Amino acid sequence: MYKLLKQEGRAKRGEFHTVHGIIQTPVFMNVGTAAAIKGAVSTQDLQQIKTQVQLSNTYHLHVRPGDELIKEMGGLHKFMVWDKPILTDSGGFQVFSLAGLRKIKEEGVYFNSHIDGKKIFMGPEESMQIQSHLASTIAMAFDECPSSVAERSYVEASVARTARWLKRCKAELGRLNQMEDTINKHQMLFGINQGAIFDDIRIEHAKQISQLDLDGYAIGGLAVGESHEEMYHILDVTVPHLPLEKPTYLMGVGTPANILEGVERGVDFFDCVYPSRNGRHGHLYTNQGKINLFNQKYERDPKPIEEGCQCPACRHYSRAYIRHLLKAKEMLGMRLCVLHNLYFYNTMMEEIRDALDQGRFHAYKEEKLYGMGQRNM
Ligand code: PRF
Ligand code: ZN
Repeated sequence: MYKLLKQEGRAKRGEFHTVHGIIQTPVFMNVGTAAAIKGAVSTQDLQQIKTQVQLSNTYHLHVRPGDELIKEMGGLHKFMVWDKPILTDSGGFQVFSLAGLRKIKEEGVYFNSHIDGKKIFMGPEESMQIQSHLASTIAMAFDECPSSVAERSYVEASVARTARWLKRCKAELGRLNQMEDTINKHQMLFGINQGAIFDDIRIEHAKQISQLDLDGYAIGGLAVGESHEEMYHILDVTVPHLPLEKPTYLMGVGTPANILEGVERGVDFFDCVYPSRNGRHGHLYTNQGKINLFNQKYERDPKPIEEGCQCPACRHYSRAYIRHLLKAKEMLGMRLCVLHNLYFYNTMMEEIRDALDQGRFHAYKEEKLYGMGQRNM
């Protein structure tokens, strides 16, 4: 259940109630694809870096270790020792971005596993069954994410099929939630809007899925090669056609600037690999822009990554030490950098919520962008 607490322009400040607790929005979800955040970050660490929701992937967990195994272990929450909300992506997008040969049919997608090449079939029913085994808080609908350069006729046919798939997802999850041995009988479902960069296809699809009374609505198919301006334009025209009284989720986005622009356009949920991926490469987010710890100028720098930052890295260690760890390929180096970056993202979301509460989000956004110097964020 979503409670809209406040609005500033189109920006929303909300609360999303789940069986695993309340999510304060806008929120950033840390990406733990295979039930772990890359960079040796444990679920205990997540408490220290203000994580509200974890994201995991249906496709990866189905391939390894297998959703049956996770169900046997009591579901994903028990398996990874995390009792707060978990959102699982449906597999649709990962199949398209990872699997080799694949064939899309009305019934679903035939593809080869990226681990062992084994033939796999996944359709809306299979995706819901796997997510039900995982027992995540929120399941995502099975969709196709067409390429940003796909032709209009292809996108039209693809979105029509994604719309038919959504109805099948809803029916299947309804069935699964009533089964005796289902771990989370209150599993929620978010639909996904698609349509590449065609305004009218996006709007038509948004109106269509809004009638299904789902628990939330995602905007997929963005940040896949189009320009930032095109992405913001699609949000401008699409979000107003999604229900105001439900959360909206911009999938796989993005930079701190993308998130600020997304919030301004009415987005509640975000997820992105940038903070963890950049952290593993020594690229760190600060309020003065991104810094690269491999840069020689940090060799003898006794300061923390960011002065005043309360993250587990900055509270104890210097740039010089963390730079040394990264250069020596010590795992601790990566870990500290990932913790700092996730803390930076989650702290920014907290600042966004505070600013919305106080009706000064727009001013906050301008200040933050100015400070970070926009260009390299
Ligand atoms: N669909 C799904 N997951 C996603 C996307 C999508 O379009 C994207 C696109 N940015 C990221 N993750 N199911
Ligand atoms: Zn820090």
